[in-house]
Amino acid sequence: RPEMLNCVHRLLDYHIENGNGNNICIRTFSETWTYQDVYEKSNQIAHVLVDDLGLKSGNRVLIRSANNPMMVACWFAILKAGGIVVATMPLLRAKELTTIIDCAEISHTICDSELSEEMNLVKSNFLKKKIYFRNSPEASGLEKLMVSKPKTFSNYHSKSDSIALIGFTSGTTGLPKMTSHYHKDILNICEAFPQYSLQPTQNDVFTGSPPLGFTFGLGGLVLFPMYFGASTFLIEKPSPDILLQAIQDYKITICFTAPTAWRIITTKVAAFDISSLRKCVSAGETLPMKVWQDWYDATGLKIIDGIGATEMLHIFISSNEKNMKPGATGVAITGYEAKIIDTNGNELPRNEPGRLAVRGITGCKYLNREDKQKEYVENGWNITGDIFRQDEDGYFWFVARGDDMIISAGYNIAAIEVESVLLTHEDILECAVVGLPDEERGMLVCAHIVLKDQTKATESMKNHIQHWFKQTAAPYKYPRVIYFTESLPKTETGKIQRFKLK
Ligand code: 3SK
Repeated sequence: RPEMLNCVHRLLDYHIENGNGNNICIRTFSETWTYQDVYEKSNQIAHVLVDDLGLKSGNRVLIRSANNPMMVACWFAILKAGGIVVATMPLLRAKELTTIIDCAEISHTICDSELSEEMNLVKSNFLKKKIYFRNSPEASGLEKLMVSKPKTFSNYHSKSDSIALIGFTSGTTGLPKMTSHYHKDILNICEAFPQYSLQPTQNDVFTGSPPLGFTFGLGGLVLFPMYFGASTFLIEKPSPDILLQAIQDYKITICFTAPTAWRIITTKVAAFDISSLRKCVSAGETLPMKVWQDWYDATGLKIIDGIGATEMLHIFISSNEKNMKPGATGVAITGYEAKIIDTNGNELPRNEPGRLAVRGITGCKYLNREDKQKEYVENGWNITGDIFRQDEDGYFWFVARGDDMIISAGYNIAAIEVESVLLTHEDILECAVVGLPDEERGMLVCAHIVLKDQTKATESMKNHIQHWFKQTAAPYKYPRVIYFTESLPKTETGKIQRFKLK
């Protein structure tokens, strides 16, 4: 890569320079934006950021939005203006947003008005400017400021190894960790998974369910389609029915979603014409063999499984038409190497389960967490925390999560984070949270709770805690299963023995 590189040039401006501005870039159920539209809007937003909101290069900007075209334009505008993007999951609550803002020292936020309620509750000394888009009643709403701005913008001259985005991962400790990725990393992933597994062309139409705040969604629904000059269909509130409707009505060719959704979609697919679909991608949690087989039997299409990590930016083990073993996650894709190691870092013989280690064109770069960086990267190899085995043909098979992450319906939920929210409830004395295997969601968040007053351990108390949790933290993290207990199993030193609860 050249020393100076702003990834927006290759992903967006390049298509204008090559005369493809009139090609469709983003569609939704109500809007169509060409590449020219995305280019002009992101240029105008970049002007607003610099001229009206005083953005300086290196400032960190939070985006809070559902998947929609304005979110994409804001994402590009921040990078055009030399800022760093911190895109968040739309369901986050004020407390979680405040933690992110303080931790990343965020100076500016751009928020979809429809998600303003929680944003308005955020109090942080770092935050200097907030701006809203879509039906903002204020005269300072983003669209109103954009109107008078030029439709061209001279992109900030970033270095290829300047930070472009920061992703948050709570990992095992519950303390948020900031993973950073450079401008060059963003282009690197566009030349890895899609090239290996999808071979996209300009004629492809991508869609899927993951939020753009999750790098799985960002890659699959924005970076990959735009790198190849294709188009993307964004869905604000995805469900299996809506995905199927979109595939049928908008002739989708490539779809990204989680195993839970593939399972449900399989049961409904007969009622839809999905003949346009050619590639189906699953990640976020391991794809059960039965889901793969049922989908294949129903459609003749082979789901491409993959494993990635926020630390690695996107998928690094996956498959393609020629290299696929149903049930296996796949092989290390072009640009990556992977191996299975023991606790001392020695490579294990084939078929022995051990720690998955990977290295390649992207890698973990935690900010301000040297301790965690040393744990994640051992001798240049990224240790993802997953237990896999590699078979005699080189395919990697998922065995278990090596940490206490609960993966439920594609969401990564740190048990310790759920515990720390529960412990703020006035009636809760102690608690321990574990993942419970579940047919539909992969895992369920299950809380074992000791109440201060045992006589309150009733069904209505369970309902009350669940309702309260959804008001306090992102609803997808709430404990779907609650057991009241008089005490928790502990070691002599007082550590909760979660394995006994599991
Ligand atoms: O497998 C995952 O969980 C993942 C995480 C980040 C980016 C991409 C993927 C697939």
